[in-house]
Amino acid sequence: MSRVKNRRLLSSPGCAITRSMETKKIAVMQKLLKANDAVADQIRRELKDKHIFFVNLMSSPGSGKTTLVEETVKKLGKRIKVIEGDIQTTLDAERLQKLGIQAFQINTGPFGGDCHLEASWIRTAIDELGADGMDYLFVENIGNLVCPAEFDVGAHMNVLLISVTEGEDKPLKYPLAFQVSPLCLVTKIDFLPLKNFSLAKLRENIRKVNPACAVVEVSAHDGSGIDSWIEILKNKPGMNR
Ligand SMILES: Nc1nc2c(ncn2[C@@H]2O[C@H](COP(=O)(O)OP(=O)(O)O)[C@@H](O)[C@H]2O)c(=O)[nH]1
Ligand SMILES: [Mg+2]
Repeated sequence: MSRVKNRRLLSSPGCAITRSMETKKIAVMQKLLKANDAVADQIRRELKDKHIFFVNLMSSPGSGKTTLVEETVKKLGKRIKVIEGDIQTTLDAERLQKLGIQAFQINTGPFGGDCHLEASWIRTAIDELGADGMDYLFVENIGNLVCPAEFDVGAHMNVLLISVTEGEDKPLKYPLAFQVSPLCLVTKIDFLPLKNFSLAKLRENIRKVNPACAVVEVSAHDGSGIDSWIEILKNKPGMNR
């Protein structure tokens, strides 16, 4: 939010003092992002050395992230640990713990309600979870298509989920989330055919903002596309770059 405000202030003419204050704020932000990236790189290297594939799931609230992780555990087995990000509640971590896996919940609400996760928090969560008995680590990032895209959490692969009920225009409105993700899962395809939704249009809009983004259609409810998703996970793309 504040970064959007910064951009607006910077572009308004005749406001030199505000402009210099905002320039300083941006410089601080760049320093924070640089520090975040250094921790993220360290996490990525460390997990690679331990042969643990780390996936960062991003989407709007309700697109099906937790449900997808549940289905993934059922198909891939229990050598999966999950870091859950939400403003409030431990509901998602509890859902996953019921499947017999370790899940660590991060709540940002008590600390100002940040709408993204940062690498240093992931570092702490990994230390708490421990690396034993883990082949895969998932982060379910905080639900929105804006802030999580700006912060590298150290994942080997970012995955963007978009459900068919969100509309085809979202890649054009929130391009960064799609640009930092080599894989986009179109979720809830069991809802097709929806009267006002075109899968072809959504694919075209994803291609416009990120031509390299692979698109896989899935449904956690009827199982469509889940085998393709599991196959991608087994290949661990991005881990050896
Ligand atoms: N029809 C349908 N509903 C789904 C699917 N995946 C998730 N849902 C439902 O969407 C809602 C939100 O899912 P959830 O996994 O909690 O979303 P999250 O907020 O992204 O973690 C729940 O009611 C799920 O049952 C799907 O593939 N098809
Ligand atoms: Mg969830």
